[in-house]
Amino acid sequence: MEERNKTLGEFIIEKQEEFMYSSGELSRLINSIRLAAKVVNYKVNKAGLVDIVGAFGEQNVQGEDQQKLDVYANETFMQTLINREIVCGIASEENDDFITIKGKDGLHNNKYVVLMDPLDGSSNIDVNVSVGTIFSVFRRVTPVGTPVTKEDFLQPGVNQVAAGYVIYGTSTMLVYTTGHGVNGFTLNPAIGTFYLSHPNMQFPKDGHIYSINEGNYVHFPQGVKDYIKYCQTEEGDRPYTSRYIGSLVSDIHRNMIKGGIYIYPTSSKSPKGKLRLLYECNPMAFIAEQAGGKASDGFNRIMEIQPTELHQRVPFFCGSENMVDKANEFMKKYQ
Ligand code: P6P
Repeated sequence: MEERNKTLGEFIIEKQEEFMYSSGELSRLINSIRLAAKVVNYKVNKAGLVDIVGAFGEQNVQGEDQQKLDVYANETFMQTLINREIVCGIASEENDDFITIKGKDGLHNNKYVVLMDPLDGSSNIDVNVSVGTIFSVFRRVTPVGTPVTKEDFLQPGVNQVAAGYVIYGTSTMLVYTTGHGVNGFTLNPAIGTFYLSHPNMQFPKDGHIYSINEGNYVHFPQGVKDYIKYCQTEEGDRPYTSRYIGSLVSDIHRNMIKGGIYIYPTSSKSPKGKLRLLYECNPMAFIAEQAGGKASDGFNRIMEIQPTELHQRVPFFCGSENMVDKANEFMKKYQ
């Protein structure tokens, strides 16, 4: 079958055959993400009608309870994962602590934990800007059969067995990796099927787009200020173009296709940065590296950071390899 006509379902089965050793749980996990993505996509696309059907948190004209979309997305992804008897624990941006999940047999025999940001950038919904779901998957490290512990979630990003994102944009895409490259699937909403539209996605080694909230310029470390000035200097293939949507998934997705770098550094306002290591930076770093890009905290590889808490923040430099290397060069001058 021609690559681009392949559905996500066919792709998962084909790849499953490549990994004969695995028991199909990872495939079932990706399938559950697929289903939840379609359900959330429907709701996100309806969000624009909320003024007509009633503000969130109130009854709408049909008497339905309107939930905040973050909460709705969180519950949808959680429920879909729980129903499929695959995960033994879930951590979410929406929950203070992780959730322990038993199988229907009341035991803790499932092998995977999922960490997710169910609806990143949701403040953009009211202005009709793309938002996304980000997910990261690990095998548990504590004994199967016992309740998960924080140790199962506080693993370095290099241990991820899968990661990806859904971008609810002009079209809805599911982009993910299981450690064998990155593939992008576009939803045909008319029939609710994801088709392989972007096989083997590659981050261009160089790019001409830099994505950073320059409104915080005065608060940035000197290395970031110097890098921004470097991007703006007329020399060789510069100046670069500044593109910042304010939605992590959208900025990274565009930069992966066109080449570019996304930076959310520390600042006096966010001394540890803003983005969360476990369910924003690690999964996006896994995707970036699998596509030939790079992700650092300005000094070290994101995926080698040993996490210490579920919601910890880190500075984030992610994108085209040569651009991340150059930005890190400026940062190291002031280390
Ligand atoms: P700022 C959205 O809130 C988010 O977590 C990312 O999706 C986005 O890149 C960043 O924060 C935007 O933050 O401070 O520039 O508005």
